Amino acid sequence: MASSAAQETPMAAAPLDVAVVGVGLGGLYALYRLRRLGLTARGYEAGSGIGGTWFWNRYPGARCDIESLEYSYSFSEALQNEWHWPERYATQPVILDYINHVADRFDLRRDIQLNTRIASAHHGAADGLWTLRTTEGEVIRARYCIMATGNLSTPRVPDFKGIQDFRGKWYHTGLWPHEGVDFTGQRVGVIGTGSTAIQMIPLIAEQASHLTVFQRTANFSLPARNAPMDPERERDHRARYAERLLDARQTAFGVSGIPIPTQSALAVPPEERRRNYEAMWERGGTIPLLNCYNDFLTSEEANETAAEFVREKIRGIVKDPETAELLAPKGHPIGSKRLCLDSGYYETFNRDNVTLVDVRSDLIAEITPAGLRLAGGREYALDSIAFATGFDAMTGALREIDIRGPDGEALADAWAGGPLTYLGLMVAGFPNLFMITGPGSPGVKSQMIHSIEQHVDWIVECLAHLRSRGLSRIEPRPEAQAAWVAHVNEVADRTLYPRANSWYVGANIPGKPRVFMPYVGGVAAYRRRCEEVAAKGYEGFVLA
Ligand code: N01
Repeated sequence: MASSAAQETPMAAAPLDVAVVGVGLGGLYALYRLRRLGLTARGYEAGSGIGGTWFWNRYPGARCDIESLEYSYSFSEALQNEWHWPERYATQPVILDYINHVADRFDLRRDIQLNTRIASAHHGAADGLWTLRTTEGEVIRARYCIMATGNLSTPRVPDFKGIQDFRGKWYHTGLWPHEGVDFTGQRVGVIGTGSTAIQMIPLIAEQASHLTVFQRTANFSLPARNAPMDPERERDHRARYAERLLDARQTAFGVSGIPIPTQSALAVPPEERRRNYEAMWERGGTIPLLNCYNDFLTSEEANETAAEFVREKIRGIVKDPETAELLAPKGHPIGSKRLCLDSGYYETFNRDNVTLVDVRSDLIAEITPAGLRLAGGREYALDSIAFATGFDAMTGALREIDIRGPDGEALADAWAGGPLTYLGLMVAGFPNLFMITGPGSPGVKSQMIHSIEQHVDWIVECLAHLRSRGLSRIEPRPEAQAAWVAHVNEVADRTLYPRANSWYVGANIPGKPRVFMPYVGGVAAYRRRCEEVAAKGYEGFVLA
């Protein structure tokens, strides 16, 4: 009897030291570091594979807009030296291969559980543990929880009337079918003209019989000038790897090889400025142009010099003047929304099978069984629709999980007026819960892997500190959090960023509080602050 009772109520597994939620680039690196610290850790991943963003976003043309030599883990020089990036900008499949290679090379898979979506995480006041429940009912207990849930991981399809009755097929770019989509011979509609759409549109245009692009806001895009990896460049990067890493740490965006600008765009004669912009346009990439002068993101006048340069380029490329004018962005400063990077985007609008439709002056009223209808009555017959309509950014993935602190308070309620964090790493009232590249951190305004590594290193060193002192609890003081939130806002308010209706302020989600979420003081200042806090015995945190 005793033995059968024991079988019916199996012993609960010993709590983990750390539960890691999400195994993209952030979660994977956290697992690597935690194991080396000797902590028990397990990663829970909703997908059937690891990779996060690079697992889900399989739309045509998906590739990184940061150069591949920079967009790599830096924690292992051996890894860096043995991995060859075939192109200047890596495609999604290559980045996904890289992430899988890292998991195998460092034997991380045994700590990863796939197909596991965390539905809730509750902190127990009595035992001081986090209890996580999966959508399948599995219960996981852990002393610490690291939310590596990503910033652009909650895809959003606008609530268009009629979508369920559409007779064709529709897709969101962030949930693209693994087997790909063949648009050959189809009338395709793309809704949205952000970074994703701008990468995808040239490729869909090559397949579709007709492509209609529905644009609400024109975005600034610069040419990528993608090319096969230059062996000389790769050799040089490897030879000066440590130096480059240090260089990246001194910058705003965590990308090396870009001199920190010291001059105002307005301090140089217009011809010289133009020569500079031309050189950056020819060089390709977004960061060189944004770093030409030091006041693009603080002075409207300086910003306008670059904005108008790009508008002129668009007018020069796009043959139909009306289409060119629609594509020339107005109403937000260049760089205040994520600057896009393209390969032949503007040129695509010179094709006979591509039409641009302005859905700002005439909004999308509904999806019909046969296509799409605008409020003014115009109708478009479509076989397929690709929604490149973005994500519930930065807070979406965290708010989707029912996260509750020891007194039962829900994170969603604590953040009802917008996210509140200390250093973008923790939230007052939610002990032992860390975030990677969360709101209030420079994550999304930097080379993501740079910030991921910095955040994870800080968290792991913090856990080592707690362990060495026999402590097991850390939580921000509300006043430290309030001061950090004020600082994040104050820094943003000195810039032009808040002027744009971007996902940085949640403008793409109806009803989302308009709060500027990322820290735009740069990765160097942020790293200094994090190091200072740690050096002062985790100033602003309560340790117990
Ligand atoms: O999403 P977005 P994304 N009716 O939110 C439009 C990263 N990324 O997936 O601007 C009509 O930028 C919306 O219009 P508007 C990068 O950080 C990186 O393109 O709201 N249109 C907009 O045009 C990027 O910033 C890479 O007026 C509607 C578009 O949909 C982030 O992901 C590659 C609409 C959404 O644009 C998100 O980019 C790709 C409606 N009801 C992406 N609702 C890299 O290379 C929305 N839109 C690393």
